[in-house]
Amino acid sequence: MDYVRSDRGSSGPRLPLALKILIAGGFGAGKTTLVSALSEVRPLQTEEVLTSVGIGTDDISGVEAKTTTTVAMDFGRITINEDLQVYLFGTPGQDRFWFLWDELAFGALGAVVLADTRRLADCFPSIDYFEQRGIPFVVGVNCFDGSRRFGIEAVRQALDLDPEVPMVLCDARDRQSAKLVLISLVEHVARQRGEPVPVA
Ligand SMILES: Nc1nc2c(ncn2[C@@H]2O[C@H](COP(=O)(O)OP(=O)(O)OP(=O)(O)O)[C@@H](O)[C@H]2O)c(=O)[nH]1
Ligand SMILES: [Mg+2]
Repeated sequence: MDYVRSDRGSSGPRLPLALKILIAGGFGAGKTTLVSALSEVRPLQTEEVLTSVGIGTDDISGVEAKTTTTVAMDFGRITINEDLQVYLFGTPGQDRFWFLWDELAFGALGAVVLADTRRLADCFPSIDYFEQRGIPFVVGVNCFDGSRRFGIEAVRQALDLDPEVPMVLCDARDRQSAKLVLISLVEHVARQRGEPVPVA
């Protein structure tokens, strides 16, 4: 597995290994919400207010209640045990921040692509990005209240996903639900690498 940092060989204080996972997806799909639900520390957020200046650039149809947007990244942390931490990086959702993606994706173990069925096409660029770079990913279908529920197979077809890419229904606000999405990613990465699938 790729680790952000390891100093197991050094004689200094033992630092935990850190896995980096990206939380991606379209504008307003719930990335910041998911990082906040999972992080054990107060998440670093880079939210800015959506104003009328963005009309014509920011398409908020379907997410009219949204008042802020991520302009750089979200960051959160989960400690698995004293030797292992997971760093979560939420991507910005809007096209004008694409220039940040390569930096954010560097060294990532894999990614969660959050999909909002009200605006499914918004997650296509994220899926293309990870497919083109061979970065393993899973799709989390964020079940917003009031959004029409589609069968998981219908969403899979619409996304034209490879059959082995896991898809999980989730509620980005719920820690337990969000954890299951991360677990499916770790299992998927292990399967792809032919490593033993960790027991959840
Ligand atoms: N009902 C419901 N609301 C949600 C859910 N996930 C997120 N929200 C709300 O949807 C809004 C958008 O969520 P964000 O987490 O900011 O979305 P984002 O993907 O980070 O958005 P950008 O960074 O602007 O692309 C917020 O008001 C959340 O409270 C969900 O699962 N259910
Ligand atoms: Mg955000």
